[in-house]
Amino acid sequence: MEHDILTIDGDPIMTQILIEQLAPLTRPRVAANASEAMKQIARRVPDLILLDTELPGTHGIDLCRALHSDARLAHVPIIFLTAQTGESFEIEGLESGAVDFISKPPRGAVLRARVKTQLELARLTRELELLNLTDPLTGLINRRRYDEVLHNELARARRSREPLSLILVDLDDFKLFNDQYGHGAGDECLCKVAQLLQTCARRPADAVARIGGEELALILPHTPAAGGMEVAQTILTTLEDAALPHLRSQVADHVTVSLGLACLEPSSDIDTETTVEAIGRDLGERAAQALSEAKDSGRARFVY
Ligand code: GH3
Ligand code: MG
Ligand code: MG
Ligand code: MG
Repeated sequence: MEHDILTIDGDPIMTQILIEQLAPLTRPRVAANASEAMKQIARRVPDLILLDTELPGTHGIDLCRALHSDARLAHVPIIFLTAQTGESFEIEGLESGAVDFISKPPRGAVLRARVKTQLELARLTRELELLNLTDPLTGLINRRRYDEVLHNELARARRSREPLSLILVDLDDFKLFNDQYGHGAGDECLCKVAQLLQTCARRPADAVARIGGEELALILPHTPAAGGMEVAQTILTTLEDAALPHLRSQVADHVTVSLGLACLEPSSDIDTETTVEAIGRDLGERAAQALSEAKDSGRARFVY
């Protein structure tokens, strides 16, 4: 895959040198100043930025600080190109968010080697982050990411006074499934159910998570109770249609789930004094209570 590198340098001769030296790696996008750089970044977030420390109109260190605090660029390595030397300058540069310095005039082989190192580090970081947030069995987001997403979405819902629905899902008689078919088949069944749930929550902001052994959850932002109930019903119907065999189920002849739905209705539930943590705790407890009622009243159903 072609690397997307953005150079930010006010000197057209230097820009030309960079283009030539980077040619074996990629053809970079170029910006001559901060505002051109912001336009390029708005078009697409680059994989790496090469930033001149002496830009016209802006000090490179200030621009680096601004870029580094931009959430879109949180994982984009910024390498300084500089003719300046000195300890305090290097410290300031690194503290402003740069990952490395390349001295001017650049030498092609060194430039490419340093760029490649940072691209590789950034790739590994992204990969690790993904692993850290993904459940390896089902590919769903894991408990850690679920907590983050729920927190962020609740904060947003409170800010913009929008509703949010939370659905907790627990497979019915799953211990008996394992007893009947074996743990390996149980794992496969969990994966299938996870896939099916993903087809039931299709809006871009929807999140489906594995929050425990055979406990899954759906976070549905911008969704009032009516929408949450629709998704819950869709899940029940989808599992019924899939008819994954479960001979030992005490509920049906196929795999079923019980669902607990709770909703945040901003008009009534949100008091600006209440913390996001407290709102989340309350919502989670209500959903767990609803799930427990769904289990107690016969399973294979949702309770709101
Ligand atoms: P019910 O929820 O209907 O009350 O009955 P259940 O048998 O599903 O009970 P519960 O939810 O308490 O039990 C969870 C069982 O799910 C225990 C364990 O055998 C099984 N389980 C949990 N995580 C996994 C997993 O990762 N793989 C497999 N194969 N089984 C799992
Ligand atoms: Mg369970
Ligand atoms: Mg269960
Ligand atoms: Mg049980």
